[in-house]
Amino acid sequence: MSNYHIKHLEEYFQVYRKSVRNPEAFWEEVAEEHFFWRKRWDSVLEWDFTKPEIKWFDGAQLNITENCIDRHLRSRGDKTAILFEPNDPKEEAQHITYHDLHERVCKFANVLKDQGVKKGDRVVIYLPMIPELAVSVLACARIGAIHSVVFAGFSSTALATRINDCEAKIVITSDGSFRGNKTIDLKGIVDEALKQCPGIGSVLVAKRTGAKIDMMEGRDHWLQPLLDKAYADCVPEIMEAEDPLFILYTSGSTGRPKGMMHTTAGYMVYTAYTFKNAFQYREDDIYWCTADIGWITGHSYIVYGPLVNGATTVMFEGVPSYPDFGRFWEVVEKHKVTQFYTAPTAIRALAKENLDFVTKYDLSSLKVLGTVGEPINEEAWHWYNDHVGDKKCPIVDTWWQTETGGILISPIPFSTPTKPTYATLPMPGVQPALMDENGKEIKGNQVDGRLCIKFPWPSIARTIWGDHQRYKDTYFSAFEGKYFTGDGALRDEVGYYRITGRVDDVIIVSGHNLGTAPIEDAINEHPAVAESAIVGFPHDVKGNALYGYVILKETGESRDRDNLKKEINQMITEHIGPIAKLDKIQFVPGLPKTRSGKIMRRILRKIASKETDNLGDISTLLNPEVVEQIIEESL
Ligand code: 6R9
Repeated sequence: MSNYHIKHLEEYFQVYRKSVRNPEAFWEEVAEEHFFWRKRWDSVLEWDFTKPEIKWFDGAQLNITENCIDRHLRSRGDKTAILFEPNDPKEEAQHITYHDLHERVCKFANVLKDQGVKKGDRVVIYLPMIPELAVSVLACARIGAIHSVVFAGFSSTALATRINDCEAKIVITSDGSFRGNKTIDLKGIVDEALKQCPGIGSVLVAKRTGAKIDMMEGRDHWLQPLLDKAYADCVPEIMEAEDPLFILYTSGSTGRPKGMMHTTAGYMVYTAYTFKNAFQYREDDIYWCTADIGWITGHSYIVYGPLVNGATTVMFEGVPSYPDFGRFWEVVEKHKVTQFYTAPTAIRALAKENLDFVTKYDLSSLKVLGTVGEPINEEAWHWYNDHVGDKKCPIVDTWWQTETGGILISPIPFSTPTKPTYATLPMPGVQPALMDENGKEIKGNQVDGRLCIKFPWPSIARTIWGDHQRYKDTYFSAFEGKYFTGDGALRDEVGYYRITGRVDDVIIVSGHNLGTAPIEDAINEHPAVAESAIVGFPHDVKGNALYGYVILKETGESRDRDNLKKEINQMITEHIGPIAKLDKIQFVPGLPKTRSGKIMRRILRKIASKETDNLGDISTLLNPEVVEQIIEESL
């Protein structure tokens, strides 16, 4: 029996039991059967969650791009690897075969080398969803450079923080990007960011919109002429199993973003394995994940997982509402998509529109539907199931994180019976635990607690770039010897997991993780603001929206409130990006605080959600009188 493709529930349980009884033997068998190694590992796993230190397949040598590309050339050279669907439906889709991809990645890799990029150097990629994004990621991996993709919706300040944090040498960007009927001046944002980034020696610019942009002599280079001159083959750099593959930033509950560092071998094995199983991918399927490669979902399940499996992966440049709300379904019909993977926020937005946008397209090619990014509510789940899947396609509600590298809890389609709002069962090799507030594991079923993982899986992030102590404090200190996810979960009577949401100060808005601290820091920079607190409140499309409580300085009291609100959102847009804008801003005389000076966000959350009947005991607050006033003036 091969461990690689699970076909029914009994088999899942068999494989699962085997995987936890002897995880090393399990992953060794997977690694042996399905990948191309330059040298075999000396040991499968070494780990110590107290340090924490985790090594998978130590001693092995490989290059992930040989697994993603070269090894498919003989059997699948003319098969489409990347199917690029442009923003404008009138522009023709591009079918990039494995042969084409090989050539494009090799040329790009040679351009990077010419720019002086070497193994271990950091390359920041700030590109829209165009083929160059996937190609540049793979080109970095080809030469052993560490890519750090920054989502092209982030502001210049956010970009600069990330460039400086990982001490990148070079930035890859484009002249602009198309999103719906908007064009965005990405190069302008990069120019602004680079004023604060002395370490950047060169910028490679892909042409997309044709907009007129400034090119700084000696620093900025158009990409295409360099590619045209580059040699079409590039010998892959031989990487150690634990050499870094990429850094990807995620929001934390405090201060600076965390550069999650992923390494090569374990990440490859795990994303390939979970891609195959969670989507029941078969040769000739057309798989489409609508995420952006700027997020972990795009890294693992648009680029690496699908390509290691030799799949055809769709890359979509546009948005679900352009030219109208039928765009996703038009693309599904056009390319005969078989697996479709998106976020609950997109489903909720589309479910609000006329059903004709869905019914007018032939969606019969679909076999499996997926969701990721936040809990999916029951209504959205049923709409997806009824109208997109025609009740025939299992929905895989996949729970995982930037830190986990790959899917940890998810149904296996056609094996695990689905249950709305439940991510159901752990992937093979994944050992979840629910913990109570005193740090004790809660055994049995029909219980809820804080979600931890007891044992390493191959794609767990190895550190926070440049700050191992923070990695330890954030993930391995709350519960001794366990990885703490930051999420709460419940386990039902049959052992299915349902993720109930974050238990820390991270708020998920439209599937994007936003830490409260960086937003508050941005607001507090406004000269009229003394202090602020951000909480989430339920929103029918975005899942959560942001509610800001702001204390003004005396100098701000006389200012026009509507203008102030605009300026505050402008500050946020500049520091983080438009995704972090506040839906509601309330000016308050004070914030409820504990005697030790901590803001009682629990109370602010209830007020924002209009659940003020049961605020709990507020008498221990430093300033209970402020609560009444905030409630009276709440929006
Ligand atoms: C892959 C990704 C991670 C956080 C995670 C959790 C939430 C993701 C979910 C889900 C409920 C799901 N989350 N998938 N919550 N059900 N299926 O989204 O990574 O951006 O790091 O977010 O997203 O709260 O902790 P990332």
